[in-house]
Amino acid sequence: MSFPKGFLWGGAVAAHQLEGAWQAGGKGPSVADVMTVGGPGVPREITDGVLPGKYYPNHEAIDFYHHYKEDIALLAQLGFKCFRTSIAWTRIFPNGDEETPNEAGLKFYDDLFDEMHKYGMEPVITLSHFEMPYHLVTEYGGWRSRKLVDLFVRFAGVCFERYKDKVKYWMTFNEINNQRNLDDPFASFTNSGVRYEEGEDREAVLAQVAHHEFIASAKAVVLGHKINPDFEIGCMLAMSPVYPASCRPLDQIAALKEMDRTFAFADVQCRGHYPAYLLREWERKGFKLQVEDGDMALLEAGKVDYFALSYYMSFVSEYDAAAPGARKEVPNPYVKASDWGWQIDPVGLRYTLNVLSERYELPLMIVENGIGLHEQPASDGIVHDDERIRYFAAHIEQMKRAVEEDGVALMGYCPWGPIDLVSASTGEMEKRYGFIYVDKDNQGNGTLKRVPKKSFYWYQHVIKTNGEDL
Ligand code: BGP
Repeated sequence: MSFPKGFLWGGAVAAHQLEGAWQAGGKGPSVADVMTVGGPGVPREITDGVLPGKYYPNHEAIDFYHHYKEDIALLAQLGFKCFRTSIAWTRIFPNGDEETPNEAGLKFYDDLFDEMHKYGMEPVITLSHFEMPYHLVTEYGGWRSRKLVDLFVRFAGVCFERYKDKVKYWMTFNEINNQRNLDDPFASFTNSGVRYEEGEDREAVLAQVAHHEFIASAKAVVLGHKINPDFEIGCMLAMSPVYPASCRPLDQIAALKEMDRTFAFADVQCRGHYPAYLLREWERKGFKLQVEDGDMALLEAGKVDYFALSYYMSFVSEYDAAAPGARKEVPNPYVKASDWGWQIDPVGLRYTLNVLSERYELPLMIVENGIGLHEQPASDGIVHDDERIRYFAAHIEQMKRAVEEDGVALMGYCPWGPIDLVSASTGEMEKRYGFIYVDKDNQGNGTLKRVPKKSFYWYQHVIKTNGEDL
């Protein structure tokens, strides 16, 4: 016996990366709808609105909006006990600041959740997964504005009310700790609708943005519990351990400080207050956070019920004498990297689960993990993705040790992108994560036909044996 009975085996996606139908049923444009496709060495372009002559991969994605019955049936065949997806804010409030929600959008998710329940599949729902109305960017500057707090909480409240008998597991935001990479304007745009101005202090902007998101998340948690006390509402953060490059004490401090940057978000959402190290850093840098009366009490009241994490890779930090305190990443000689340079480290997953479990003493749920691969069906029409099988077997093995040997309370496991979908960072279709192949390429050509890969049958067996047989 390793995984508990009722362990939530499943998979995870995000609305904008698979639904397509970007204008169906009155949906408004989201931040994902103004991003073009990237490629090797070419970042996605963020355009000012939707421009003619450009290709926007999220507009159609894999057209899950029209294929969801077929897709849910396939996931049910895999044996999914749960399925993580997000609600596209722009289906419910097309511009984000309307007074009343859009019924056609609400109805779509009603139907989708009913379809999941038909197969005994528990919906696990993210409210904001790299997804917000583009109108909120042009009108308010995204999460720079405190106004977004109320708009988000209204959106959350409408969803909680409407789906209170259909959804038990919620997450407020996806990976808001991702935007801490200040050199990556893409991360802050997708997470928070922030466009930097020339010469502004990006870190100061993000501190304020994060505060607004923390308050919005806490308010949503409080409201959700009021609407249905049985709701389990979690944070969702990207967790990548940062190892010190050596046992040199200065390397240890460099790695510790780098980890703090990741933990800061979790500390606020799980412990209900700002950690001392972050407040001191902001003070030293002269940031003047705009805080309203009652904000700190709200953070305390809006602590999350569980910790959902994504885990893809680990990093290594080295002390940099030329720029002490700055991030200096070095490669890890003990692990290999994927084609996209993500360092593959199964043992790092066990390490991460242990650290989180000890630090927060909350149940954990892995809501993303996986490997992006270049793939094509072989002459028999099947993708023989042995590399993916090896990847998952190694990660599930470490997850099992965390549960069995280390006593980690783990609720479930949802690999990323069980069906091929649009990559968030590059917009490519051909960075494939799925157990199910979808016939579509980076330029949008293809039949959209779904075909199970070899890993489909492997994961099906893993679920059937509750992870015993890898
Ligand atoms: C996470 C995001 C997902 C997803 C995944 C894989 O950070 O939450 O939305 O896309 O990473 O990343 P990518 O699609 O860039 O390969």
